[in-house]
Amino acid sequence: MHRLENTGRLAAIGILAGCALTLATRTVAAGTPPKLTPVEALGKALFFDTNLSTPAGQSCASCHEPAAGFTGPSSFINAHGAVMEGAVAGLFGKRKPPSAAYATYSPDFGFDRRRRLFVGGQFWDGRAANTAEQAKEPFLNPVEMANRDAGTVCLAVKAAEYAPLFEAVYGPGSLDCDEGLELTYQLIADAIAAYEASEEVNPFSSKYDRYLDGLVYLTPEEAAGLEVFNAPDKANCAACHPSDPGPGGRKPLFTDFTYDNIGVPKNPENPFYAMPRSINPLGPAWVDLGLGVTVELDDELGKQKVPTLRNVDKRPSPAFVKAYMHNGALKSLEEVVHFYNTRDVESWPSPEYGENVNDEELGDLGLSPDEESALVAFLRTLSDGFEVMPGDLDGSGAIDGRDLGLLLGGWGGAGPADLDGDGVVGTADLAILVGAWTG
Ligand code: HEC
Ligand code: HEC
Ligand SMILES: [Ca+2]
Ligand SMILES: [Ca+2]
Repeated sequence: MHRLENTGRLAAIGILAGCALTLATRTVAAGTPPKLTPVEALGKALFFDTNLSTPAGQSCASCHEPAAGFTGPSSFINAHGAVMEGAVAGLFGKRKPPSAAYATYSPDFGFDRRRRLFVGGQFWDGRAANTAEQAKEPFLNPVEMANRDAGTVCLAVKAAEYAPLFEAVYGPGSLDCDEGLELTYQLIADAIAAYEASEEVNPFSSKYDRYLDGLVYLTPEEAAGLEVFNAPDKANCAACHPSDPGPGGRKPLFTDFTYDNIGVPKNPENPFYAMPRSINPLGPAWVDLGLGVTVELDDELGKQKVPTLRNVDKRPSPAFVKAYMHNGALKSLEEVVHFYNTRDVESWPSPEYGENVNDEELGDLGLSPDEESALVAFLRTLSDGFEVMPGDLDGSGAIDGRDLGLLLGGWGGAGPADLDGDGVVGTADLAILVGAWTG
């Protein structure tokens, strides 16, 4: 809302300064949610419907909450076992929910012959080809939404208030839970996948995106973090979590969708260890073998899919704990970064699965404490929903001497300090910044 208030104030300054202001040309429309197409709206209704579990009460969003970056919404669970409870009380799966946002960009699961590695797919172990195939699983998984069969899901959709929307999207008679059940179930999954592919789920609206758009500078610490993140002789994170825009300015996804065993220790609090033998025959001896099970190859055992780093710091409140890695063993970004930096030189617990561990690209990075903090500061720029405040050139939340310094440093050139968007940083931009000064 500060935009509206500022507009009047800035206009006045502009007139005072005798400058022609083309306001709002450089500001990004904030807070206006993108409009969903009918199929996306249907998918959203399905994604948030808590009547599609048995017993009712659990939706996809129960484990993929937007405010938590489309992942687990319970700070308490994240701080401990990190696995969300299923619809049936007391039943748990084996893994931490990854983000359902940006998952749509994962290519269909396959083997890249040139690079000789597996790429793409959904789930930590790549067992679903794509998001539509993925969406069919949770409804029927006994430790998730626990429906007996697809017909049960279909009938619950038929009884939903958005059932007319289903037929509006897919045609009259399409919500057929009898002979047409298989197709209907596919359409349900397709609609969810359409929502997961929507701009609402993948807004690319983080501070880093605005930085790539040339609308904001990073703070010195964030910029240092980005450098460390990219540098092959420093943290080298970008080797697996690419940070550069692709062809045509395509925004980076911070994953190459490949698989690796980075030696994450087991999470001793994972509730799966204590599940009944019908669910976990191995009990406490169970080990997460990841991709190796999907493709039935020893060389791939223990590898998990490289997750996106978008929204890794997105949380509903500052004190909210997030869990990281397939088993949620790590509990903060500081811990994650310290793990990459020191896995092989400090006394970390041994890897959950000790074979095929990557000891070439990580484990002993030699980063200083300042470089570790800078990395964390950079990771915090990846949360969606960043709003550009005109004049706040480094996005620090205040318009102060640092912004003035950035503007003067960019004088005569282009970039984020060109607040009126006339192509050059000059007196008009200075007037805008001074007018919006918050100190
Ligand atoms: C009880 C919690 C729970 C519920 C309910 C749930 N999920 Fe998940 N979701 C998970 C977990 C855990 C994983 C990872 C499982 C694995 O890798 O074996 C996952 C994985 C995913 C992925 C894969 C993301 C990636 O990058 O690989 C997507 C997409 C997803 N879920 C969407 C959905 C949708 C759509 C629904 C509703 C139909 C749903 N989830 C319901 C917990 C849940
Ligand atoms: C060799 C590839 C590789 C490199 C290099 C790498 N990562 Fe990862 N990253 C992965 C894989 C694979 C996972 C998932 C591992 C697992 O769950 O067992 C992961 C997980 C993560 C997660 C957890 C995300 C989540 O949603 O749980 C974060 C955060 C992360 N990496 C940050 C970094 C940072 C920061 C660096 C640089 C210091 C880095 N990564 C370097 C492959 C890599
Ligand atoms: Ca600032
Ligand atoms: Ca200008």
